[in-house]
Amino acid sequence: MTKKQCIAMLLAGGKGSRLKELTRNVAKPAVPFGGKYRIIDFALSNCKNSSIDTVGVLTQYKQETLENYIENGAKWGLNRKIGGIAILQPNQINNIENTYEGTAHAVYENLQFIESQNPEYVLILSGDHIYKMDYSHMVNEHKQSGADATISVIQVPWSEASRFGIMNIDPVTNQIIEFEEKPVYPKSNLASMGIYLFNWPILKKFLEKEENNPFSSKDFGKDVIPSMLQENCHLHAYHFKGYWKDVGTVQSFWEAHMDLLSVNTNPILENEEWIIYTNGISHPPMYLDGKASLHQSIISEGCKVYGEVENSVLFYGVIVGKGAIIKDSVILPNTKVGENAEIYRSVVGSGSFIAAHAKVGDSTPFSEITIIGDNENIQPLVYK
Ligand code: ADQ
Ligand code: ADP
Repeated sequence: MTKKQCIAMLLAGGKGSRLKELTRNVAKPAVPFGGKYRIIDFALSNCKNSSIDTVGVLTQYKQETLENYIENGAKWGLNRKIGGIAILQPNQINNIENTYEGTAHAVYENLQFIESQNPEYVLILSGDHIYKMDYSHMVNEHKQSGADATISVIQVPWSEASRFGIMNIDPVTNQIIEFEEKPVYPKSNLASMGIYLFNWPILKKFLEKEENNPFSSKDFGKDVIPSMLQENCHLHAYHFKGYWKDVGTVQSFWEAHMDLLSVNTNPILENEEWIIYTNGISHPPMYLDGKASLHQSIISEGCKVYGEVENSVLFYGVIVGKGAIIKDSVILPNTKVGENAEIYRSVVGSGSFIAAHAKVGDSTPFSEITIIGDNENIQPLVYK
């Protein structure tokens, strides 16, 4: 059988409970992002743009929302006879509860799929990251280093280091010396991006090892990487230079949208050199009323704005009534905001209705972001 250089396995099955109401109806990777995209568009488009033509999408939670969205992968150029996109669901026969145990187990369950592709390298990706990355650079560096596996890394603010896999590396060779998954007291701020490139025989060996260990949680960050280090495998750190954000929490999802509005941020939505593909329907052009006022905002197709929008992202089909104020907020598709309603520092789910005069969110700087779930109906508070 012909050997494939590299295939990707995209982990898209997490429940996304930290995105709260936003994942009540859809899988986390299917959550809308950036006015017209969905989170998974970034990883799928990166594959297409990096010439990775075989992608296994590992689903679990609300898998039908991903299946309906991805269809045959044509929108991302992945509807190919050889390779293409394969949506992989937990195997009901081997796994009574029909759920994967951990990320490594999810990949283990699809050993047959990987073997059928006969790859040299397997790239493991997450379905909850916003970034543009040419994976072929990582593959080249991996080959040059002669490593067993390469992890893509980036420096994160110290205050956030506890929510990532954190490592220490040899500054000259970039070999990983120490790795701790989500340490309470991080020793460095060099974080794993959860993007791993493995030599396939090594990955297979370690997946089988975790599978045979009854105490393992069968997770890449918690089990596979520490176990490889313990066995003196050569793990290489690939430094990613560019914008990257894990949008798995409400705060980071909101921040990533605010980043889109900042001139200093890497232009993640600039499309010229690295197109982000999506699967969406066409909408009429947006309409701005004569009394509308807009500052530093992204307004998408199909929006009608009669009120005031500042430092916010409006997804397609949002209607903002007369006298309404939207500030520092992210308004997901097809939401209607009534006259004189006010929304501050909030993420408002798709298809919601914010009634006239209702007030959502806390305008105090640094206050917690308010979240309204999909299809909610928010009425003004009635004081008696
Ligand atoms: P987390 O993001 O917390 O940390 P995890 O919860 O394992 O890792 O999720 C990784 C991805 O896998 C997510 O896209 C999730 O939706 C998906 N997923 C989770 N369980 C799954 C399952 N059973 N089947 C299929 N998909 C599943 C990881 C690493 C850290 C690293 C961060 C970077 O463990 O070391 O720093 O990613 O974001
Ligand atoms: P979050 O951490 O916000 O809940 P993730 O997507 O990162 O979101 O998933 C976290 C954990 O939840 C993972 O370890 C995953 O295995 C588990 N999980 C995902 N889907 C389900 C599910 N349907 N049932 C039970 N646990 C799940």
